Amino acid sequence: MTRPDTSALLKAKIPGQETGIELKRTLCDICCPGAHCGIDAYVKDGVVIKVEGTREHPLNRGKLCTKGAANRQYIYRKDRLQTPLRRISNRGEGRFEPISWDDAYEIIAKRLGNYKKQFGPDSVVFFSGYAKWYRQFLHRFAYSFGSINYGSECSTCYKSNEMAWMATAGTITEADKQGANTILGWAQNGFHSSTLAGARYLALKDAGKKFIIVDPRRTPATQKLADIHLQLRPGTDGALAMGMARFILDNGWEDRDFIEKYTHGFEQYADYIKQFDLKRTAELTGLETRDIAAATELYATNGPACIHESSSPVTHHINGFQNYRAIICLNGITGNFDRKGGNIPCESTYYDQIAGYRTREHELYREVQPGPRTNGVGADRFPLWTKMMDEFQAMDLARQILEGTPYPIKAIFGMGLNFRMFPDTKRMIKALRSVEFFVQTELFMTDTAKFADILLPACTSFERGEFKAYPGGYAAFTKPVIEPLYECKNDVEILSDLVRVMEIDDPVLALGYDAGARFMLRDLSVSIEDMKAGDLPVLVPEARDPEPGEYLSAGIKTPTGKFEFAASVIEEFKDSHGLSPIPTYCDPLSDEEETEDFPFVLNTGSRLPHALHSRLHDMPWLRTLGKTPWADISLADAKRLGIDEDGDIEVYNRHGSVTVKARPSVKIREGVVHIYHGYREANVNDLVGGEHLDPYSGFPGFKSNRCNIRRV
Ligand SMILES: Nc1nc2c(c(=O)[nH]1)N[C@H]1C(S)=C(S)[C@@H](COP(=O)(O)OP(=O)(O)OC[C@H]3O[C@@H](n4cnc5c(=O)[nH]c(N)nc54)[C@H](O)[C@@H]3O)O[C@H]1N2
Ligand SMILES: Nc1nc2c(c(=O)[nH]1)N[C@H]1C(S)=C(S)[C@@H](COP(=O)(O)OP(=O)(O)OC[C@H]3O[C@@H](n4cnc5c(=O)[nH]c(N)nc54)[C@H](O)[C@@H]3O)O[C@H]1N2
Ligand SMILES: [Mo]
Repeated sequence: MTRPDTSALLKAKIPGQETGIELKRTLCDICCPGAHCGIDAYVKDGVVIKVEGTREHPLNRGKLCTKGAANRQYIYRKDRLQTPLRRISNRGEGRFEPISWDDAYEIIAKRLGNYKKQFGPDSVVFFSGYAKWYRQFLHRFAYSFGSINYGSECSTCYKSNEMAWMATAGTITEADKQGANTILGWAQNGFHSSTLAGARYLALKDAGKKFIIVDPRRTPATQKLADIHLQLRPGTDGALAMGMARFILDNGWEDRDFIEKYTHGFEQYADYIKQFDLKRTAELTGLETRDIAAATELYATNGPACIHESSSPVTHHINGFQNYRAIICLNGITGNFDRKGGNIPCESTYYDQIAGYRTREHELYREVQPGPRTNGVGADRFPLWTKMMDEFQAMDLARQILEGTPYPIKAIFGMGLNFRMFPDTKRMIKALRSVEFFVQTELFMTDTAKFADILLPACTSFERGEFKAYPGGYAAFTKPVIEPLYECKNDVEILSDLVRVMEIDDPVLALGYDAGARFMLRDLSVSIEDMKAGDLPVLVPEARDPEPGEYLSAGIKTPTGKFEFAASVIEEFKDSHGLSPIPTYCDPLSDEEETEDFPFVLNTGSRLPHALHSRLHDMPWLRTLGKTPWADISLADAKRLGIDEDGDIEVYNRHGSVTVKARPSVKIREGVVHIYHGYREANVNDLVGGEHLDPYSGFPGFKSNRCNIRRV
C-alpha cells in the first residue's frame, strides 16, 4: 500500500512526523465537574486544530457532546482577554487600556490593602463563578488575606440538596440505580444536563427497571424512561412528597422496623402530613389523584427503590430546601436508605465527585480560616446556610453592597463572576456600579467583565494542568496541551503571584498549584508525579465504593444518631428565624401577593444540551442549535391568547420583562411558561425577584415566579 502524500495526511489531520501534528490529552471543563470528558487534542505549531473524545478515558469512552466538540471555538473565541486591562470608561461601557501584569498586581495589592486597613478584611469579598478547578485556592486566598468572605455560584447550585441530606441523614447519598427495581427520578433529565448519563439511563430501562419521573415539563427522560410521569406544578414537590408519604402510611407500606430502629421525629412528621390526603395533594400539585396513588404504590411496593436527585431544580424555589427534605424523608419511611437498591451514603471527593477516596480539600482553606463564618455576607439572614456551608450566601451580596449593612463591602475580587446568573440582575448590576473596586479574572470580555476596574486574562483547561477526581476511584493530573494564549495566566498562578506581591504569608499558595494539590492529596498512595506520568486517569488503589448497610452499622452522623425527620441542626433557628425542624410545606409563590395581573407561573433555566448557562450562547456552532431565546407555553394557552409558533411575546411581571419567541407545545402544562436562562438579549433573571429566596438555604426562586404573557 502506498502512503498518501503529506497534503492528504494534513487534510485528514493525521498525527505524525510528516504532518507535524501531535496528539495530546487534556479534559474539557466547560460543564459540571462530574462530566469533564477526556479530550484528544490534535496540535500543530502550538495550535489546537481538532478535538475528539478520548477513547480510553473511563468517563466518556471516546464520546463528546456538542459543547465538547466546540472546544476550539471556545479556546479561540474572538473576545478572549489577551492582556491585563485597566478600565478607562464608565463601568459597563467596556473601554480598557492594556497594562502590564506587574502594574495590575501593584494596583490590586494597594487597593485591597487599603480597604483591609481602613474597613477591615471582610470588606473585601472573594467570589467564584461556575469554574471549580481553582476554588480551594481562591478560598484559601480569601482566608489568608484575612477575609471570611469567600462565596461562589454554589449559593444557587446543589448545596441546598447537600444541606437537606446532611440535616436529615448526616451524609449525602448516591442512588443505587443498578440495584433498584424502581427509580423515582425527581426532576431527572440527565439527557440534557449530563449528556453522557443518557445511555446509562436507557440501559437501566432495557434492564426492566421501572421509572417514575416528577417534572413539570415533558422531556426526553419523561418520554424515554417514565412508566409514570407526574407533571406537577413547579415547586409543589414538597406537597407531592408529603402526599406520597401519607398514602404509604395509610396503606401500611412503610418499613416499621427501619422507622423504629433508625429514625427520630417520625411521629411529629406523620402527624404533620395528615393534611396531605390524595385530594388535597392533587389540588396543590395539579396532578390527578389516581396518578399520585399509582406512582406511590409502584415506589413503595416494587422496591428496592431509589430516588435519583437533581442538582438544582427542586431547590430553586422559596420552599426548595424543605421540599427536598420531604423527598428525602420518603427514604426514611420506606427504609430505602443504606440498603441495596436504595440511596447509599457516600462521601464527596474534590469538587463534589464521588470517587471512593478522600482528599483534604477542606483543610486547604480551613487551616487558615481567619474567624467565625457568622461574620460573612448573609449570615444573619441565612443562619442555617451559614452553619452548614463553608461559604457566604451570595444572594445577599448585592443588598449588602447597596445598603452597607451590617457592614460595608468595598471591593470584589471575582473569578468568572457573572451578574446575569443572579436573580434581580438589575440590582446586581447596580451593586457592581457602586462597589468601590472590582477585580475580575475571566476568559472572555463578558458583559460583567466590562464593569471591572482591573481585568485579568485567565486561561482554559487546554492551557494549564489540573488534578481531577473521577467516579470509579480514578485520579488524573492533566498537562497543558498548548501554551497559554496571548499573555494569559491560569487563575492559581495569578493568586500565587498576588500572594507574593501582597506579602501575604502563605507558603502553600506562594508555591502554586502543585503545592496545593500535594497538600490535598497527601493521603493517597498515588503521587501527583504518578498521575502526571501518563495521560489517562489512574486508579487509586485504596479507593472503594461504600457497601450498603455500612453507614447504619457505624452510626448515623446526626446529633441523635438517627435519620432525623425532625432535624436537630434546625432546632436553634426555630424561634429566631421561624425555621421548622420537620419538613413543612408552603406555596412556592406565597411570598408575593396573588393578583389577576400575573396568572402564569414562570419556570426558568432548565438545561439545554448545547448551552452552559450564559457561556456558550456566543459560540457560532452552538448558537445554531438555538438561535433566538424562546418561551415554552402550552397549546391551550397559545390558542386562548392567539399566540402563534415563533411569534414574539412579552413575558413580564412586577420585576421586569423580556421579549422572546413563543413555542407552543405539549411539553409544558397549562398556566406555566418556561424560559431558558443566560441570554443577553432576553435575561430572564430580570423577572426573578432578588428577595424571592428560600429562608433555609438562601437559594433563589428561579423556578416559580408569577408572570403574565402577551403578544407583541
Ligand atoms: N434563571 C436561572 N438562573 C440560574 C439558574 C437557573 O436554573 N435559572 N441556575 C443557577 C445555577 S445552578 C448556576 S450553577 C449558576 C451558574 O452561573 P455562573 O457561574 O455565573 O455561570 P456562567 O455563565 O457559566 O459564568 C461563569 C463565568 O466564568 C467564566 N470562566 C469559565 N472558566 C473559567 C476559568 O477557568 N477561570 C475564570 N477566571 N473564569 C472562567 C466563564 O467565561 C463565565 O463568564 O446560574 C444560576 N442561575
Ligand atoms: N448542558 C448543560 N448541562 C448542565 C448545565 C448547563 O448549563 N448546560 N448546568 C449544570 C448545572 S450548574 C446544574 S446545577 C445542573 C442542573 O441539572 P439538573 O439538576 O438535571 O437540572 P435541570 O436540567 O435544570 O432540570 C431537570 C428537570 O427538572 C425540571 N424541573 C424544573 N422545575 C421543577 C420543579 O419545580 N420540580 C420538579 N420536580 N422538576 C422541575 C425541568 O423541567 C427539567 O426537565 O446541570 C448541569 N449540567
Ligand atoms: Mo448549577
